[in-house]
Amino acid sequence: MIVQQLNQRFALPGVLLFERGQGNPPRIHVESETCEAVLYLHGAHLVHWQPRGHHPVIFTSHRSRYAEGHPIRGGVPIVFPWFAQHPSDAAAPMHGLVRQRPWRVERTEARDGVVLVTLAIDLNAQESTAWPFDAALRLIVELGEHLNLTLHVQNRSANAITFESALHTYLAIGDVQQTTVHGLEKTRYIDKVDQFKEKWAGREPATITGETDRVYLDTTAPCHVDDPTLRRRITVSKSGSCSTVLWNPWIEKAARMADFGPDEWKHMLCLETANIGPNAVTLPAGATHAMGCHISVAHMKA
Ligand code: TA6
Repeated sequence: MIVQQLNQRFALPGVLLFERGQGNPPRIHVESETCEAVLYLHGAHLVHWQPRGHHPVIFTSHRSRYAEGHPIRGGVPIVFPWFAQHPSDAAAPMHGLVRQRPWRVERTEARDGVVLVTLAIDLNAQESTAWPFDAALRLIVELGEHLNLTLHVQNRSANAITFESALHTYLAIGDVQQTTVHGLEKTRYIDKVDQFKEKWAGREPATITGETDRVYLDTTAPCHVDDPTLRRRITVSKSGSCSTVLWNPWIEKAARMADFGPDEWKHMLCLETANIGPNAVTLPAGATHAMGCHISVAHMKA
């Protein structure tokens, strides 16, 4: 559906408008009394959310691509039905089948200072040998002084399906070297930069002192990201998620990423709401699973 048709059906005058984004794919632009935001239909990819009175909370690389066949670098990639590499098909795209495809708009609504957008995509068994099942996905994005993202997965296959998923959130950070992450203490994690060894997180909050790529297992607690450079605390709460990913590429890996600026690693931290590996979801035929994350930001005292 082209931008003009999208605006005729779904625009909310003065609040939500469809426009041509970078590289030309259609995107939603929200300007309300509580926030501003940008959401691409390509991958149902939120790339910007800035509550009024705050610095942007979502990081997106200045070098990101916005074209078919390429994932957007930053924002909140939607990862489904596998996380990172496909377990057996090296040709299958990283992070699954839906972050590089166009989603359709199902609904837009504004009420009580919150703009709600529902995007949808269907997966059909015959479309992919990597994951030959029928499923319907809905992403509900609620944009206001807080941010809610909820991924609903409905199993439309005749049998149970098993999947991994993630809301792969890139948070905008003043200086990741000064950042502290509370909420993952005393949990188990897989350390992907140390031969995928399973480790035990200590009593201290997590800090970032090098390339960091950890899948924390059986974690459901809210996490607080303290960013003294921007003098703020970002809180990420979640539901329907048992894994939490903490990722920063640091200097060398960032330098190898064509869609990532050389110094951008300092200004981002991925804190991802997920179900991965032993926390993968098995969903009976016809059932629906919901995974949500709720992001809020508060000024820190100097
Ligand atoms: O979530 C962390 C991670 O799995 C890292 O290993 C890194 O690959 C990151 O995702 C980004 O993946 P992408 O495919 O977007 O480059």
